[in-house]
Amino acid sequence: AVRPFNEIPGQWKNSVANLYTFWRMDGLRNIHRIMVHNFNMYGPIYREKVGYYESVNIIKPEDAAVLFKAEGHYPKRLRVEAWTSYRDYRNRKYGVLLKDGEDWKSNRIVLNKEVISPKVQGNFVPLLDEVGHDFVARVYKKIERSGQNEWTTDLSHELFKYALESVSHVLYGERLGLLLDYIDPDAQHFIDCITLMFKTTSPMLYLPPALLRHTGAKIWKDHVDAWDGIFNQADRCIQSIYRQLRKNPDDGEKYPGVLASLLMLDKLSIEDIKASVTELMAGGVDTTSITLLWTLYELARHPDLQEEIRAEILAARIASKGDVVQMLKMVPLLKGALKETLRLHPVAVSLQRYITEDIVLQNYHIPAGTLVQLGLYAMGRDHRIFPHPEQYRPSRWVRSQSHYFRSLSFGFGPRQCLGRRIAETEMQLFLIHILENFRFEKKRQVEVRSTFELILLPEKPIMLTIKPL
Ligand code: HEM
Ligand code: 2DC
Repeated sequence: AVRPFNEIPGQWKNSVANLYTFWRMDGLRNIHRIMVHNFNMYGPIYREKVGYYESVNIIKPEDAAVLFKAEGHYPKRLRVEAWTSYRDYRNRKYGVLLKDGEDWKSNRIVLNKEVISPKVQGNFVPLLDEVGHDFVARVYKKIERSGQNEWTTDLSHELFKYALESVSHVLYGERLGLLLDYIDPDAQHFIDCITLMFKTTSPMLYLPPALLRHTGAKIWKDHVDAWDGIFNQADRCIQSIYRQLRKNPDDGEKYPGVLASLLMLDKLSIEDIKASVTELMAGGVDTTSITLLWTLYELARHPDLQEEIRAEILAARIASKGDVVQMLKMVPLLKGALKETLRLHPVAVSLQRYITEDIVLQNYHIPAGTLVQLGLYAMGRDHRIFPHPEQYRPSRWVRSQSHYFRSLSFGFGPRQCLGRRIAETEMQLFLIHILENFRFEKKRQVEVRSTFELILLPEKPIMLTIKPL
């Protein structure tokens, strides 16, 4: 017989005890490890209440399948109150990230066509390929300047610039010039604001932003400053394209970028376009750059694998005869490496949905309306789901085992990551260019763990040594 909701294990009945455990484990920065701990303690399903939200947590692919079948036509994830509060406070529209219901659906359908349909993929490739080239040139310069024929560095700042340059080229059809010697202070400020925005969001998952706002808390002020910086910079970029387009209407000769395409399509209001383009610009920096950093870290620790992937790339380069779109279809191991990076170092600790109908998970009855979270980080490190989970093995995505509800780093279904195609193409092209030119090494083999700052980040700088081939 199916067991009742109230019998699901977990500390949900005692939120004080739970808060205590949370505090003792320095929960804020450790959510991912607390989730692993909870699955070990309670098994594959548990209920919890932290701060003001309650959820049921699951880890198994079979359960993920049941969850996503019950997500309904307007899939809804956990609402990040800090983000909606800011928009309410400043009277700004929600973009696709924060909208729900019919409003979300109608915007998302228009955006899908311009941002993730296979039709536009080909438009992005030359834009992103160009940025990849420039990054390589910049690294050669840095190596030359070091005077040692190698460069040992924490690449994160360079990667942030690469990611912002890439997403901007796709969104605006124009280069910002972030890979030049002189760095525009506005662009650097934008990058810093995104990091600060994420960092100040996580405490507000547990303390209602409305309360912080009315008590004049520093965290809320910093959060507002961060979003102000993000919106100001995005507004400047958007305005400039908008004005250009009015002066010289597009001649249809070359692909003008996502923003101009949306403006010409004229299916969304300017305010809706601005809101979503700002989210795309802000969502396109830390996510891909950190994933690339983790990938280089793993490849530096696995030199033979690095060589194998390089060989695959060189072969694909020759076989594709200069057709980059074609080339991207010939690098399965490289794509496996990116999936493997996101398995061990996901950007999002969990995926969440409010279910729209009653379901049964692990033989417990779950009523419609419940918030169900799939622990992505915990799932990626569970030996029952991924044999030898501690090993970085891209080939597991190429051959063997079933991938049924195991490849979920970008989420699932109609509410999955809108930036997914941009992110994948950008990351694949980066690795292609960089591995064709350089070898990556790690001087000291130390394990780097993740820390939670809304997205998962390396807890300390990752130092890599880069050498020309
Ligand atoms: C949503 C992951 C890069 C923009 C999401 C979600 C995940 C995710 C897990 C939630 C999906 C769900 O609930 O099913 C990632 C990862 C990235 C990445 C792993 C890179 C490694 C990007 C980039 C952009 C972006 C580059 C922008 C260009 C968005 C937006 C949403 C979203 C706008 C909200 C979509 C909606 O609610 O309809 N992402 N993301 N992401 N992401 Fe990404
Ligand atoms: C954080 O408990 C942990 O892609 C919370 O590009 C649940 C939660 C809800 C929404 C998730 C968030 C987590 C992590 C960051 C995500 C976000 C949805 C979109 C966002 C996964 C798992 C992200 C990084 C977007 C951000 C775009 C924004 C900057 C405009």
